[in-house]
Amino acid sequence: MNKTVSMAAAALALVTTMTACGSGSESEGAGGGAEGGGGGDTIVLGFSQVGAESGWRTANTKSIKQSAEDAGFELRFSDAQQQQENQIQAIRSFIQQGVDVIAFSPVVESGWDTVLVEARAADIPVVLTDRAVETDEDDVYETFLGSDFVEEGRKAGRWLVDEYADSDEEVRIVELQGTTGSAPANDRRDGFAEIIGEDDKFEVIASQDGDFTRSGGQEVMQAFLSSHDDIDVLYAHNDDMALGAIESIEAAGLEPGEDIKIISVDGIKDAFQAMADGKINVVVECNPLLGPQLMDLVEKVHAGEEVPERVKVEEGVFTQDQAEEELPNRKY
Ligand code: GZL
Repeated sequence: MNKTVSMAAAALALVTTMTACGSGSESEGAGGGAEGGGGGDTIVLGFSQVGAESGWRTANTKSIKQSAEDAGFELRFSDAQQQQENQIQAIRSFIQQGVDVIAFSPVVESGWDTVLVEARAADIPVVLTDRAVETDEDDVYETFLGSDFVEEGRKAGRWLVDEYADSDEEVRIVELQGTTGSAPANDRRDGFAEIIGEDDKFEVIASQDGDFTRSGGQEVMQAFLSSHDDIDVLYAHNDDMALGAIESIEAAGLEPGEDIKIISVDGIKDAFQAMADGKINVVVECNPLLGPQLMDLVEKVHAGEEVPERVKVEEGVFTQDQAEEELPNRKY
C-alpha cells in the first residue's frame, strides 16, 4: 500500500475535514497536526464520531480520546454533528491522509458501501464501534465492537412483563425512539416489541423519533401528552430523552415514575439520580467506555492479527432499589 501522502495533500485533507464537517476535527496524541498519514512507528488512527448528542456520547468520546493517548496513538478525531455526509467526508479525508486505521460509529445503518469500498481499495482497515452498518460488501470492516441493542430492548421488555405480571389490565406505552435509521433505535425497538408482543395487554399507542437528545425527548413527550391522556409507560431508547420527557411529564402535573412508569437505556449518572429520586423505574445499561477495547483491536488490526468479527460489551439492568447504592460507582 502506498502510504506516501504529500504534505500539501495531507494538509488539504485535514483542512478539508475541518471545512467539510463544519464540526470539530482535531488531531491528538503523538505527532498531532497535519503531518502525512501512517506508516511510521506511531499508529495514526482516524476516528469519525457521531456527534455530541447525549451524555452517553460524551462519555464515549472521552474514553476514546483517553485510551488513544494511553496507547500512544496519534488520534485524528472528527465530530460529525449527527450528519452522515460529514462522517463520509471525514472517512474520505482519513483515506487521503493515509492513516493506518479508520474507526467510526455510524450514525445510521445504511449508505456506507461506497466509502467503505474506497477504504478497502486504499488498504486501510476499518473498525466499527458502538453502532453497526448494513452492507452487501464483504471484507469492508475488520470487526464490530459494541453492545447488543436487540438484547437491550428485550431486557426493557422483560422488566415491563414482570412489572405487570399480576395485572390483566391494558398497558398503554409510548416510545421515544432514537435517531431514525440508527442501529440502536431499530434494534431497541425490535427487541422490546419481541418481548411485549407475547402478551396483547401491552400496546404501543405512539412511537416517535426524539433523536437521542434531551430536547427531543421533551418535545416529543409533550406531543404525546397532548394527544393521549391514558399513558401508563414511557419506553425511552436513551436516558437523555427520558430526562427530557420527565420535564414534560412534570409540566403536565403528572408524577414520572408513578403516574407514568419510565424505562430507559444507557445508565448515565443523571439517570441513576432520577431513579434514586423515583422518577425513572429501570435503566438498561449500555456501556460507552469502549476506548480500551477499541485501541486493543486497532493495535491488533494494524499488526495484521486475527480479530473476532464481533466483540460484544457486557452490560446490566438496574432498578430503583439499586440506584442509591450504585450511583457512586457510576463511571459516566
Ligand atoms: C448506543 C449509542 C446510543 C446511546 C445514545 O451504543 O449509539 O447513541 O444509547 C447515544 O445515548 O446517543
